[in-house]
Amino acid sequence: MTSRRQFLTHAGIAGAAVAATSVPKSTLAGLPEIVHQDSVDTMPPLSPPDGRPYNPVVTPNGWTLPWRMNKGVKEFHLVAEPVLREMAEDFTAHLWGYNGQSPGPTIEVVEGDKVRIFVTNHLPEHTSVHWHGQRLPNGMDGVTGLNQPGIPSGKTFVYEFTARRHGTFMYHPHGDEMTQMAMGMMGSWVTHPKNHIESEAVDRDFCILLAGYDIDPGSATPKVMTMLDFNLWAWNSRIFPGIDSLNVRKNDKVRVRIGNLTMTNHPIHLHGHEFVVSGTDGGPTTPGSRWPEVTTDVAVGQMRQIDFLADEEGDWAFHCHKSHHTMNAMGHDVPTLIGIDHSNVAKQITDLIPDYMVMSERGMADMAEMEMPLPDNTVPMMTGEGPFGSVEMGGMFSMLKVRKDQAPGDYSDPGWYEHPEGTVAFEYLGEDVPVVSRSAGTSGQSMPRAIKTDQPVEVSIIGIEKKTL
Ligand SMILES: [Cu+2]
Repeated sequence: MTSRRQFLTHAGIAGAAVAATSVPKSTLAGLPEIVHQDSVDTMPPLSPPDGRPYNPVVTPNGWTLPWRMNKGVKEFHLVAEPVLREMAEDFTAHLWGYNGQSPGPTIEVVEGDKVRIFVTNHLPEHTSVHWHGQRLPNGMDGVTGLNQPGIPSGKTFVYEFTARRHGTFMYHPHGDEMTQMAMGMMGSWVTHPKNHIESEAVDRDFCILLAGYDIDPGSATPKVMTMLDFNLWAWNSRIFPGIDSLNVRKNDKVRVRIGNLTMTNHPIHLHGHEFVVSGTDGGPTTPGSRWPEVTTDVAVGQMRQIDFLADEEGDWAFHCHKSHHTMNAMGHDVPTLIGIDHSNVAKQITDLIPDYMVMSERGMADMAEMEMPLPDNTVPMMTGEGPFGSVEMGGMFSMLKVRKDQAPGDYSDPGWYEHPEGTVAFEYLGEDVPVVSRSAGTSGQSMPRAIKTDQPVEVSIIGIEKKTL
């Protein structure tokens, strides 16, 4: 997690925008400077050095791409390339991304801005960039073969369009996209409204891109042929406990923009507050179409923008509600052993294999605490040390930290919430709780079961003598 000190150290990125906009006129004809990011820390919002003002977003464990203004056009330079992405402490993946990271940097513009994006391809194969959700000329839509030839390895292509609609967008390749998105090529795009809309203004605005990876424990490169059974569920290509918390001031109006480039839907759930979906992939929702909720499903290829008033102090869980998505890599084909005493079997096995561990006879919570030998370069399936012990989570899990003394504009981690006296669940220490006998399960059923035949069944297996069962 980003400490206050680290946060200040990395605040220098905002300076890069200024530097990029003050390059000598003689170089303006050439390519915009390539800005790289090596850190996985959450970078402070990039205040616009020129152009129309807006309230910039914060990308947890990510950053915003600086631009240069060239005769009224905002020019960006994206470099598609292999990257090393630390997805959590002790686990670095070999991904493909943009400008040093996966996801690529967030791009922020204002409705009506003329935008020029240079895309240099340093991947071993051709690529393209599709500006997901944008209104633009057909030849700028980035579908390889349909709208443009692929950008060959080593070449730079230029995309030009006007950001016509405000809202939340994404960018990703469209051409061998199964491989390139499985490898982490994606980024967020925010177009701010041209005219300030007071009722829609927020104090803090966060951007999260959902990604799924299939990386075997102990290895580093995603398996790109996986269709559905991904084993790592990431926010901005980080997995819990590697995902920074969203740190806000009490009574801040907060917005979170979520884009889904995984292969399944994610019901995103916030504790302690109700939110409204204030925008979708098609733009802002009308006020009359909004209703309060605590979970919103973000389907594949969709964006959702949620707004809420952070008026409850504390450390509130914020996560995908699919319970397998708040876990890190694990074996799924394990039988459920809850209620089964297999201590005898375990003894016999440990005589042979001393490292063998009995798993899950009381549930899986033990998994978070056991000192199981893990291969290098992986993270435990359920982990994360909270103020009361293990949180037993992984994957798409983080926290909303609401504090009354969080300074405006301060995004650093305030540490654990100090609960006021008498406001934490506590153990009952009164008289003994009576033991209730288990249900005998003697209820009826809606239909009689099908009657099984008692006739012998003849089975013949090729190569084996006929047998009667
Ligand atoms: Cu999920």
